[in-house]
Amino acid sequence: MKKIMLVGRSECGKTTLRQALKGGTIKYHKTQYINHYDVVIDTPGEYAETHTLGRALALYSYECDVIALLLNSTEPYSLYPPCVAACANRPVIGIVTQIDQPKGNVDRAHNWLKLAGCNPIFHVSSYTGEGIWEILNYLKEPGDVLPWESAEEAEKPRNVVSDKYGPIV
Ligand SMILES: Nc1nc2c(ncn2[C@@H]2O[C@H](COP(=O)(O)OP(=O)(O)OP(=O)(O)O)[C@@H](O)[C@H]2O)c(=O)[nH]1
Ligand SMILES: [Mg+2]
Repeated sequence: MKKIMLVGRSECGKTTLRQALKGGTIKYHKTQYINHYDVVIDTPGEYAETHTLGRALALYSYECDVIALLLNSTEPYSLYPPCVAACANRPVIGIVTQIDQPKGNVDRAHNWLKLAGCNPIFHVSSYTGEGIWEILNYLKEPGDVLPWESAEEAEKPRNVVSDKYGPIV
């Protein structure tokens, strides 16, 4: 698999996406520092939001094969300046997250990512599983075996046991 680094503001859904890419259970965990999980580098949102901490993202980008800029569909603004993807020395893809949110605007988030220079751009919900198969296939390299054999299996709703507000009963 290509090693992917997830970047985006706090609560855009990086850690949840990391869990959804593997299946199983979704459990809220606030990212405190940069983590390597097999082929996923999960970063804290504060690194993308804070000028000085952003340097850590630049450094860690050397350890991945592809950088993903995430925007959740309900974001009222974009963190990413136009053409920011040109600053990276890795391919930069876009991921619109939380597309299941009723008040989301997927097209608006998509256009912001396009403006930032992301290509391709995926639309995903880590809760319903929609879009997971497409991302996995983008990351797949010859010889890799995915955790699922078909889109139907990969895109089943996840078991969400907690979110930022606590356990879901
Ligand atoms: N409805 C819905 N909620 C989601 C989805 N993905 C994440 N969330 C919720 O959004 C909140 C933040 O998700 P995280 O994955 O922790 O966000 P993050 O980007 O890792 O945040 P930091 O670790 O603070 O940088 C949690 O309450 C999640 O349950 C999704 O696809 N759909
Ligand atoms: Mg996180």
